[in-house]
Amino acid sequence: MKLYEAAGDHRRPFSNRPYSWRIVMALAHKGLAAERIALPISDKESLAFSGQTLIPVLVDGGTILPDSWAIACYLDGTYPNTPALFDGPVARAHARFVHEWGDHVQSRDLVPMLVYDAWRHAHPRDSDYFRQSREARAGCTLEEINARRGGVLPRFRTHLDPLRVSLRTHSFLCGRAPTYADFIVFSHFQWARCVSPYRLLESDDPVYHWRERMLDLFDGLARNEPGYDV
Ligand SMILES: N[C@@H](CCC(=O)N[C@@H](CS)C(=O)NCC(=O)O)C(=O)O
Repeated sequence: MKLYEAAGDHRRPFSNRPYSWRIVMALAHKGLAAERIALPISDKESLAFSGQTLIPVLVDGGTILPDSWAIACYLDGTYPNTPALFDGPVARAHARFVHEWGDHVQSRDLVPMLVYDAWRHAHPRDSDYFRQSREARAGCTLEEINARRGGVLPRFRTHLDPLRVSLRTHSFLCGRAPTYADFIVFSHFQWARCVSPYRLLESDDPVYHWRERMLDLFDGLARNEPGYDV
């Protein structure tokens, strides 16, 4: 298998975007190996084979799959004798909710806090594209977005309350052991860790301790990516 991901700068080969990182964790969970291929996100020509423009893309023999959710479902369907990402259709539906929560709540707070730092860690070829596309989306400069991040942090932490309360009774979102819903939520934190020294969590927060447990999984797979340990 091959997994196409976004490239980072000279300090890190991959930018560890959330949608890619959850698939890296999913593959490790299932014990499946994939060659990780880093592409600048502005290099749309190299992704043309997939018929769309976004990472991640998984290639498994003749199957070409963009979209992290489709990839996760494909992996469970195609490799049923490996540890499951979804323990049945109910768990899959719940994980889909978590996927949407990640996009609509977690990511909405994280992007304004991290986008400037992410630009500083962009692949050199992506620098202009990243700035222009994100500034056009926000309607202001990356520096202006960054200057307001202190105002976003309290809201981000409050929005983590459902996670915080769940983690008081379970070690992982999925119970005693992590599965795909954990990988989804963690993938946003892993992107943050890889691009930004901004401290998102205090060390007395149950979410902080869960993040530590996630960093330790699979022999420290996530912790071994270059990042900021804050
Ligand atoms: N729904 C897609 C979203 C994928 C996505 O938005 N990827 C972003 C990076 S995390 C991307 O490729 N951006 C390229 C660009 O901005 O041109 C998924 O779950 O995989």
